[in-house]
Amino acid sequence: MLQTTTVLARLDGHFSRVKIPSVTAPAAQRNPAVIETVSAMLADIGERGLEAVRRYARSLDGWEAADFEVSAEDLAHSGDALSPELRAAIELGASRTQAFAREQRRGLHDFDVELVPGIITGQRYIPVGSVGAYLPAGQFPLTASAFMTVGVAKAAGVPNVIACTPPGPDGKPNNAVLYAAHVSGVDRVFCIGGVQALAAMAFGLLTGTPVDMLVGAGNAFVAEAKRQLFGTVSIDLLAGPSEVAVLADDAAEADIVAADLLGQAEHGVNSPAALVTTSPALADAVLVEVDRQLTHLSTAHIAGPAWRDFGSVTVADSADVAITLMDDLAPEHLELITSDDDYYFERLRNYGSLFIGPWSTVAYSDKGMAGTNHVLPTAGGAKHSAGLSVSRFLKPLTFQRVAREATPQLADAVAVISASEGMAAHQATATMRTARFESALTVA
Ligand code: HSO
Ligand code: ZN
Repeated sequence: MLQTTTVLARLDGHFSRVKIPSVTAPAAQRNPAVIETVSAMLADIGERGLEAVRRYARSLDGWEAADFEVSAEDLAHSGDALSPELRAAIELGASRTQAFAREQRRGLHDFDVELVPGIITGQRYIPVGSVGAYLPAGQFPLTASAFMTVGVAKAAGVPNVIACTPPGPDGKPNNAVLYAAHVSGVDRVFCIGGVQALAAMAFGLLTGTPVDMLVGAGNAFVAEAKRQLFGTVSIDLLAGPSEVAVLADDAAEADIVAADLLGQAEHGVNSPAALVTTSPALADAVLVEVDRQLTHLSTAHIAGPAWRDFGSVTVADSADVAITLMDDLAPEHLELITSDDDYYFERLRNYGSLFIGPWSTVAYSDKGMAGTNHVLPTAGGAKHSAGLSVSRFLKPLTFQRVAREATPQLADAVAVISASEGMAAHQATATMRTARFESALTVA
């Protein structure tokens, strides 16, 4: 028997629900202590403004400088400290992510339609006016997050995009993160972390104008701050720990599957990684491979506990059972490594982003090289939501233009409904127009 700490569940006969630990909601995000801390901080910052932001920046981030803003000059030169290879990789990721976002934009159509003669209705995609992006730099500085938030907002045509990123251990913002924001077209960057950063952007404390929308991932406090600020501003989504799931059969190579599972387990000790396979042999081999790779992974102190506590391997009796399990899991990232990937592609309904075939690995999207967005729903959120995309920054605003001669097509029915509701003023708006229409008067 294999020495393993993961779950190996075999589904015999027809489908029966298997509890996979990774679908449980991220514990920290629902933590009452987090909720309370964040609401106290938001109230404090709401009341005392920048003074409170400075106080939190000092106590939580050790921030000492007089000004939070990264000067335009420092931003422009943020790439100087980077190796030419890293600079080039950042430029490539930024441009590829924006190219994909522009393609998404092309897929969104404004339209005018004359549903009934004289009644023209339509839709125009208008970008939100301003966006505040949070660029995390905690345990790992996720360089590509700027492509996904700042870059995609810019591709949507958002005129004003600001970003906040926390100071690192040296008290300075991460240069790769700054350069990624710069090449993605950010307007202004501030070195502030966590709840105080989101509050400062939402309340307009940094630029004098509150942002319309907050985007970007962060820890449990950042996610909770976004949840509480939702309504005051719009948000992208509430992300929990990053997840990966692999759906594989005998065609998959165990070392590749194991590497890809650990490739996201590394995000944090509560990052779920799930394998669902129709192959018992692959399941066994992957369990061995994960343990083997963990012995020489420099981030095994994170990925190991994540795999132990949130890893799972499930053997499904058939492709369709595997699909049902995956749709129930609704993972943030889903890799397909099977002998008939298209069979699954055509049937799967719930995933943040899908990686088809053994050559498509999650990190390609994570780091911006696939062009797709890595801000994706976690904890089963893919059942009801998609990840961040250019459309989230665009409001499909509707309009109507009614011609005089169309008045009978609307006014009588509106008057009847309004009268039945007792809404006399509504009724009057229609009957006054009917009266003018009938007496050949003009409205203007
Ligand atoms: N997997 C993360 C994104 C990321 N990972 C960036 C590494 N770098 C959330 O989708
Ligand atoms: Zn990742």
